Amino acid sequence: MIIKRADDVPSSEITPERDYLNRRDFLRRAGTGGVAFSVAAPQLLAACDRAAVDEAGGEVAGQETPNSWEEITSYNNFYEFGVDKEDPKANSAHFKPAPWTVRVDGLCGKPGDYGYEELVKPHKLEDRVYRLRCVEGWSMVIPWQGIPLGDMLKRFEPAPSARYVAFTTVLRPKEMPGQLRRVLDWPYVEGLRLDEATHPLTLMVTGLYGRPLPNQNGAPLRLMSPWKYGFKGIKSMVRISFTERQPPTSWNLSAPEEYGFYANVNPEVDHPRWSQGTERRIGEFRRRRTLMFNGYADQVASMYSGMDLKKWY
Ligand SMILES: Nc1nc2c(c(=O)[nH]1)N[C@H]1C(S)=C(S)[C@@H](COP(=O)(O)O)O[C@H]1N2
Ligand SMILES: [Mo]
Repeated sequence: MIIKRADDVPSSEITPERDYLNRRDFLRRAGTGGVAFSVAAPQLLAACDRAAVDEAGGEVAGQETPNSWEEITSYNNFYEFGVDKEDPKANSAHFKPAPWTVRVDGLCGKPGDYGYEELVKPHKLEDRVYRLRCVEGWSMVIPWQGIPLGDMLKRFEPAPSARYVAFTTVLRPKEMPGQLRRVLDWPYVEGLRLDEATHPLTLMVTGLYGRPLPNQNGAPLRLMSPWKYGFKGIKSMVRISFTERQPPTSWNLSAPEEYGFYANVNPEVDHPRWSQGTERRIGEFRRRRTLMFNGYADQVASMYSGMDLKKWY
């Protein structure tokens, strides 16, 4: 196929994540928009697309072959270091992930400034292979290492009134050249409902492939809730706040009609400008079918029972 893959289309300052043109979008346009590639092109492309779509592998979530270290650390989204996939690796060499302090505040019994060692040492690191599914339509299988976030949060004694947890990325324009551009309103912020944050699948990530987290992947601490789109996985975290109200989140602030607070992987809820029904695994060409809750429906669906998932996207 001669179609340029969506994730190979170069982005630039004026094409942040939301302006990403994915292949399906391209195909749909080729099929319906009367774009004159050639008379045969629309049918050919449609057939090609069908053939390229496969199940999510028939693989059990968590038991897929991981992507390589090279793939995981050289194809990244981390706008603080630039908006192109190769920018975070190229521009993060001078970032200092140590020493590191996280401020814990809000509705909890043990607020304070916690050093990295203090946060991590009391816990046993766990290895978990989770697929990261980016809202842009690509995915990777990553052997994360980290701590179940709930185990860490328990130590701060969340108050009964705490219903959400808000997270903030470090603001360091001198070390993060992307923060000199107003692509997003810095610092990057994210949040989870308390039950999501303390769900046993949610990890505070400290490493991958059993090694410390590289800067481009969010050193020294980043979030990972595997049933949500990648953008919920806030990197280089410096603040954890327990709140009563739903906290603001960066992508929702930037484009509220495109990115909701929940951001659960749901193939039935299209992004306003492209389908979310399939994904391309980095390193492959075919598209696989995206699974409900990224394959974790059995474990997480009950947290959303009674919610209209089209409304609460
Ligand atoms: N602070 C911060 N966190 C971030 C982002 C970002 O730009 N800044 N990008 C998000 C997006 S869109 C994705 S898909 C994942 C990518 O994680 P990875 O580069 O480790 O694969 O990080 C998320 N966390
Ligand atoms: Mo993403």
